[in-house]
This record gives sequence, structure tokens and C-alpha cells, in this order.
Amino acid sequence: MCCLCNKCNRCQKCNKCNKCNNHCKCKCKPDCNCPECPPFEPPCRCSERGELIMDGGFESWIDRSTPTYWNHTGNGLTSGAFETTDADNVLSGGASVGIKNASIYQTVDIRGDCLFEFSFSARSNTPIAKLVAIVSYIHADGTEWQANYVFIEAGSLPISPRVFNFYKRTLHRSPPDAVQAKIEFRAETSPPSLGLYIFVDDVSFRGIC
Ligand SMILES: [Ca+2]
Repeated sequence: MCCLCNKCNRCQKCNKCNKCNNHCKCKCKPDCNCPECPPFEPPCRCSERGELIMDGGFESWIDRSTPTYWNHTGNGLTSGAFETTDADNVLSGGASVGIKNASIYQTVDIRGDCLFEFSFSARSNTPIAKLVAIVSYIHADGTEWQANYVFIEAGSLPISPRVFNFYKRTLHRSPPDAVQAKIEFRAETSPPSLGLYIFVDDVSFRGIC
């Protein structure tokens, strides 16, 4: 146990403070670093903790090309997001998202100086599929700062039925003025074709502290 000087608030390992010769009281203090004291863990100021993504499993759809909680570009036969329910292309639950030549994204409210973890699973039914997953922090003025990304080259996604690859990243701490994080998937199958997709399921964006 450390001895905290009553007069000068210094930590000592003796009964009297070396500096002012005052008597000390025994008390563990965060910045004392006495071996007898438990390691100090500062209180977490980040209220956004745990899972922050809405429907990362793509189980909720407004219609078959509009996931309830996600925004997306593209709205046609060869571009967009599509509800997928066949078991070969679903990792968990009853659905996943099929993406082709489009971007799908979700923004979540966060605060600055917090730590986050990002993960997802993906597969494709074509070796020509490319996928980039990007997490950006959004500053108070609306500008974005790319915090981390996963770049998956053509031929790298598994194409065997029901086989998904799992990807996970721990991000840099959010900048002090961050107000949101944007989780985005940009999928490309080139040349575009009706039946070719990149399938994404179980997206997670978790606040750690
Ligand atoms: Ca799912």
C-alpha cells in the first residue's frame, strides 16, 4: 500500500513524506505505481460500447433490394444490394446481403478518443469479385478520415458454397472531434453479370473503450 502525504499529496513508500516530513496515510492512488497497489484502470469515457451496427446480419429488408438499416448505391439488375436467402450464401440467420458493383454503408454515432473493432465475413460466387471494406471516422465538420480498410483482391474470396472468410481489424482511436463512424463495403464484379455477387454477413462494429 502506498502512503499518500496529507500535506503535499505525494506518494511515498514510507510513513513520512521525504519532501515535507509530514505524516502519511495509506491509500492507493492512480499515479503512485506502487507494486502493492492494483493496476490503475482509468474509467471509460466512451458510452458507445458493445455492438453498434444495426442488423449486421442483414436479416431485415424493406424490399429485396433495400436493407432496412443500410444505405447503398446502385439500383438495377447489375448494380446494387440484394437480399440473399439461399443457404449456400448465408452464414448466419436466414439472409445475407449480395452486393454487385455498388457500395453499401451504415453510419453510427460515436465520440472522440474511443477504440473500436470491426469485423465481417464474406464470400463470392465468382473469382472475379473484388471487395473493399472501409471504416472512416467522420469529423464534426463532416469531413471523413479513413481509419482502416480490408482490401480483397479478385480471386481471394472463397467461392465454395457456404464457405465464408472472416476478417477483423482493430481501429485507431477515433479523433477527438469524431461524431460518427461510417462502415462501408465497395464490391465490384467486372465485367458485370446478372448472377455474380459478393456476399457479406455478420458485420460487427464494436466499441471497446
Ligand atoms: Ca445473416
